[in-house]
Amino acid sequence: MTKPRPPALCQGCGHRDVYAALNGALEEYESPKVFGDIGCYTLGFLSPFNAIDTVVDMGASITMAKGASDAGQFPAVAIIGDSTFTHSGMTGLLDAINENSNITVIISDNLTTGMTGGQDSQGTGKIEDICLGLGAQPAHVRTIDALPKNVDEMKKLFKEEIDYPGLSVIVSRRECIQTARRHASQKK
Ligand SMILES: Cc1ncc(C[n+]2csc(CCOP(=O)(O)OP(=O)(O)O)c2C)c(N)n1
Ligand code: SF4
Repeated sequence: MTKPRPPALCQGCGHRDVYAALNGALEEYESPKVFGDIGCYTLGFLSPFNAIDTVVDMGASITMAKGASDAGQFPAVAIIGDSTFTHSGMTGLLDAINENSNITVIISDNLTTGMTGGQDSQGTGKIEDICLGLGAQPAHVRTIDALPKNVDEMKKLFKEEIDYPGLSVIVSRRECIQTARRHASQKK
């Protein structure tokens, strides 16, 4: 019989690199809080990352980060996937943009809806434009490829935007490896 083990992000998943960088970036702050959301990246709550403080429901990462920031929490970081962002993250982001809340929103964009089997994601190719359209400042909508070789650069980017006293969005992007495999085999 195989030994039961807790669920984990796939090896090679870009969410892993995001959490490695985020944990590194947050080391220097006394009491950081990371507000999570619903998707494969929720597994960042578990070992080895232990990177998330809250998980409630779809879209709650941004609204909770905003509320915590309003109450004095710093740093307040929201982590959300591309599909959940377009399901119910956009409304919270608009509120945070309108008030220039001091939060950092990471959209971990794997170009699919990984957790439910790899359906198309409504925001693919539009995430940054959506954020800009909602009114985010162009200088604080940043994009990076979520690759192991970029972990140090991601860490630097996270720190820069956490230290910016206002609303920032970081889009970390890499296709889900399960979806990428399926796409590759469909091409054959
Ligand atoms: C209200 C509601 N609708 C649908 C779901 C099913 N669901 C679970 S995770 C998820 C989206 C995950 O996609 P994304 O945020 O892009 O993260 P990924 O799994 O791709 O990392 C959905 C629709 C849900 N949990 N709650
Ligand atoms: S299915 Fe995709 S998004 Fe989910 S853990 Fe695996 S590689 Fe990551």
